[in-house]
Amino acid sequence: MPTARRKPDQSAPKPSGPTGADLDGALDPDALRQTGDVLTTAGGVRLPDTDHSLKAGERGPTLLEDFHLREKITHFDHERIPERVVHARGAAAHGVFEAYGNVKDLTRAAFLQRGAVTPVFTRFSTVLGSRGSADTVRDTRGFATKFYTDEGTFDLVGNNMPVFFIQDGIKFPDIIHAAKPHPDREIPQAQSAHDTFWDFVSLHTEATHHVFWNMSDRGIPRSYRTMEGFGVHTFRLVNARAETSLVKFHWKPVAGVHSLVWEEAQIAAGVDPDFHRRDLFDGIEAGAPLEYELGIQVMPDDGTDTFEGIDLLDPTKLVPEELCPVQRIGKLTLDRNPTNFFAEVEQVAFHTAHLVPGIESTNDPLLQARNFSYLDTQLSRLGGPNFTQIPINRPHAPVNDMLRDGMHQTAVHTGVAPYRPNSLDGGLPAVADFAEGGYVNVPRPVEGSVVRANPVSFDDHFTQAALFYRSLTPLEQAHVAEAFTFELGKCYEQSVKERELAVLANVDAQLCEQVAAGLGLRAPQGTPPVLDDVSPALSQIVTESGPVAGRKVGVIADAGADLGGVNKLTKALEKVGVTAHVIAPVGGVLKKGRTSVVVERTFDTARSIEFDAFVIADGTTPTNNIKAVILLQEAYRHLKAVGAWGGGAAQLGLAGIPVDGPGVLVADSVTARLSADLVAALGLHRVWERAELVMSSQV
Ligand code: HDD
Repeated sequence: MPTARRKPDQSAPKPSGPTGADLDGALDPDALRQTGDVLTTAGGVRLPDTDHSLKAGERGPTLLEDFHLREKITHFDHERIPERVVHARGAAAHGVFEAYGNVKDLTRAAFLQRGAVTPVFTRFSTVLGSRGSADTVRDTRGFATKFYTDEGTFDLVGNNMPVFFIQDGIKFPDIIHAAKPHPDREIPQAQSAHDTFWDFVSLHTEATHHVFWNMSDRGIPRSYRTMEGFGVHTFRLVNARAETSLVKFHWKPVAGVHSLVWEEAQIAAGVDPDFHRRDLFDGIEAGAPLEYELGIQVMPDDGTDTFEGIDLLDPTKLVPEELCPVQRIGKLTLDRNPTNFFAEVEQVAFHTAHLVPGIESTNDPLLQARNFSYLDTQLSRLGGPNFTQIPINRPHAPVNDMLRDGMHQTAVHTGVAPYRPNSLDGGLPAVADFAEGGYVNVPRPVEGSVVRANPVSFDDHFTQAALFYRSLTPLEQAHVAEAFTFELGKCYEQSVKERELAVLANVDAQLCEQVAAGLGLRAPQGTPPVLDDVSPALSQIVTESGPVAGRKVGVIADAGADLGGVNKLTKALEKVGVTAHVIAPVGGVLKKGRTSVVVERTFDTARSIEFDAFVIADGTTPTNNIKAVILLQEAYRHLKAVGAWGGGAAQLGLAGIPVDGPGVLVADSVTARLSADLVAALGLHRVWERAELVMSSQV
């Protein structure tokens, strides 16, 4: 059992912090929210006017004496803080994490024990784009969760992909410099489809596996709600007997894993750059929280740091779920939107080394570098070392550190002896040993020569890329081929394209040939790995209908529509958490007799990408409007369910959609059957059996 110094005094440590400030009201929540009725200066002085500067006469010069003008403009001049160097674009929500209580034997972390309910804040992000960039670009997504546990803050700073581009954190600036816009003209924004990215990854083949994930449908998620999350690295769990095991963390979305199709993602980037942020916010407001189960793959900590031949310290490798199943250990529910984006989403600071007793790092060289980088980056991003005092970053556990002063210090510390040992503050604060909940690292022997080198096992860059690719369904594989062809097609340098084709040849010959054909180049010969098995868990195409909460259906109606049917369908969908939005030629309210429906979108403001399915109401004639026709055709091409009742069916036909085609739902009126079929189709996400038809037609 590890030990730590005994505390000299058995009395509980006093929570430190701004006790003095409590007294003067600075921490009064109303004061923090600034909810008063009367406008004041930052100093609290009431203001008579904020529209006119103080001048010497109505037409005269402005006076330096105008402290309000100077304060207002100065503050504005400094409103922006540096955006995150990566993951600048993001959105977040509050929620809770409830432990299933089934890991007592594996970890002593209190928030994972039975009955524990922990407040959390999760921020999702893209990696490459600036703060104002589009959500739906092809990229990895960040999935970072802050657990405000009773034992201190635990941050799980993961991505929606289980592997990373590099094996050692020292290369992080290289991959990011290569992937960010070109330094001369600062384009392209939020894209990997450019020469420097492909130059780097084709030269640096350990990136191959992650590149394959990015080129797959995982690079363009449908929503944050439908993304998996991964802690990527192997972590070490420690139980109350100081026994350890190695784990990989997974987030499994209750709503299933679903993606956009590439054309949708591209349209959304222009039509609604906030697509994912909006979906997150709207879903929560509509009462459909985001839900994920936390899972772990548990592997023995036998000193080898390997499992079934897979090096667990290599972050470019995953452990197939078929080899080591994911055990579900708790549930994350995100159900509350932030009230102030800057205060919460922008200022939240994650750190991989925010660990709690029962969870430790491993020697993964990527994680080791991250454990330095995340603390360091906040110093310039949030302006100093006191960023954990910002409300969103405040631990919910009592804080009693001996860190003092510094920029933006808001604590009003008491006592005279912020050092140990001391006698002047009664010897406090004390330290806690293992049994008292102290973060005591499990002793581990470390030895080796000082080298800049990787183990040989890190040299296999292609086997798992091939495993991933060959585990996908043919349709998903076709998407990967299209993505590589698109991205390399955007490169100007012939040598870069040829070098990446050489990489592909070492993963899968057929894929390489397809991409080469698209680029008009010759496919090189390679030595692709021979695999015994694939991992079906890596494919995301579902064959059974899943949950539909948070999905959106566009109901197309106009002045002639069967409004009773519209209302009936809307109600049926609401029951399962799906929102129906009426789309009509113009805004306002549609009325027929005593029935009315509110128009939420018009043919001018709606675009197919906003919706998961469309239904045309009986009596409606959308084919009179080219935008409505485009809406329907796009939806059909993007494999979405389309339907109609009554005369709406003929309109589908006029829009070029085969009424008897797969995923085309028609009925005489709004019946329980029509709603149920629609919900079932939504639960499958796409009408997969239409794919071949659509690919071979011009619809
Ligand atoms: Fe990182 C942000 C995820 C490797 C350095 N990273 C950041 C965020 C996520 C990740 C989700 C955004 C957190 C937020 O929402 O505020 N990063 C990862 C994953 C990695 C990874 C899953 C590999 C497994 N990162 C990585 C390395 C380094 C960094 C190797 C540096 C050595 N990451 C940073 C950073 C950021 C960051 C520069 C930018 C803003 C921030 O930390 O707070 O420190």
